[in-house]
Amino acid sequence: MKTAVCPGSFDPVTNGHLDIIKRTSKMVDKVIVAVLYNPSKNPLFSVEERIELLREVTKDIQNIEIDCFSGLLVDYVNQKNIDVIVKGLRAVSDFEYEFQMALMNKKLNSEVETIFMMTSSEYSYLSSSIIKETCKFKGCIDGLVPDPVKKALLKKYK
Ligand code: COD
Repeated sequence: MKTAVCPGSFDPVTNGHLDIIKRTSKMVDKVIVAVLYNPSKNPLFSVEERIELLREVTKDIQNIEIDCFSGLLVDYVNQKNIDVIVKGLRAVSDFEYEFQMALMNKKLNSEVETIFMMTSSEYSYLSSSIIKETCKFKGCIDGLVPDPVKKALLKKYK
């Protein structure tokens, strides 16, 4: 049984994230979406809110678990017997950061593999930050995030 993890901040989940999660779920037996709990950051959504939104928007995926972790990703990977870390790549700027992180994770745990999935072209410019900024200034985010996320964002920026 192969288990993959899609780790991230998901503050909040966008259609770009969802695309990577759905495609991963088709390649492995089980996919765990793991939300980083990082008390030093100041997220818009609490970990509980992010988990709830992820649960809602992935409810049609059968082989999925939504969870959270703190500390090192490789420790979480060991603890949950995860075979592979799946990351999304949007641009060259992502590559540099993700390459560094994949090598560090490999150094910390030589068993773990990271695979990179190319973004779908329609979501290549999407990030949680760009969505939050657009929504904050009343820009249109239709088609860029799932409906429950749009609702939650509009409530935050009311
Ligand atoms: N299309 C495709 N992929 C996308 C898109 C999109 N539009 N948007 C985001 N993604 C991908 C990102 O590239 C990333 O792979 C993933 O989705 C999550 O993205 P974010 O922005 O929600 O989350 P990040 O990048 O802030 O998450 C970083 C981690 C939490 C994975 C990382 O910081 C981590 O593992 N932290 C734990 C500490 C650790 O172990 N550090 C490494 C060793 S020092």
